[in-house]
Amino acid sequence: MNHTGIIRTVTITGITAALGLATVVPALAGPLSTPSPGPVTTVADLDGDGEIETVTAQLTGDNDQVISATVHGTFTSIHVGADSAFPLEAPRVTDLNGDGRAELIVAQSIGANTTFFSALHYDGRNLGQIVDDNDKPLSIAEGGGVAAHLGYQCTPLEGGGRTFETVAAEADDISAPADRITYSGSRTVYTLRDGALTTQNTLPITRRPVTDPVLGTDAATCAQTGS
Ligand SMILES: [Ca+2]
Ligand SMILES: [Ca+2]
Repeated sequence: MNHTGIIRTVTITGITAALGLATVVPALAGPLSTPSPGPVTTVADLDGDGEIETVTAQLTGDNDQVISATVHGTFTSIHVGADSAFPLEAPRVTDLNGDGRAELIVAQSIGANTTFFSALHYDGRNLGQIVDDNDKPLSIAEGGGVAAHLGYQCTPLEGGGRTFETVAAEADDISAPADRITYSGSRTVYTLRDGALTTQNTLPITRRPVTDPVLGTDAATCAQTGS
């Protein structure tokens, strides 16, 4: 359930492995601040059968990573963008439509205030990128600092399942006192099926305080349960 804990554990294991390697091969030892190039892993139930799979992310070059998993003995992998200026993070394990099968949210670009993610699904045989209404790979923005409010959330549907929602809003007046800054933009409500999103609704956001539920972006609401 606590994926953050798993990721931390894996990261520490990776660093320990790197240190072990450094003692054997001193020539490869770099400063401790050098990001570990080793793989990071998490667990997810990709096919929704109740058994978890190990998901591995590995930097393979400048701004490129490969995400891989083995489901019922069959290996699948996909290359997606990465930000090789930062230590690689394991994918976030989510269930964006609440069907019990995991979707993976993968950081591909990390800025000062905003991180951009791609999203992957498992179609029963392969990992593939989740696409939007226009058949373009989905890019999710999170963060924005004070100037913008960017993120995503999932909302349970009556009768089962979830909607996936993204929020993109800008501060109306960034010079206003911090507790009085309002945001305008939109909240887009999607359903996800077979790796493709369909826009169900686009809610305008007009001069709302960040505490307004229409600006709600609690990524934890998209977590896969039971994995
Ligand atoms: Ca499984
Ligand atoms: Ca799912």
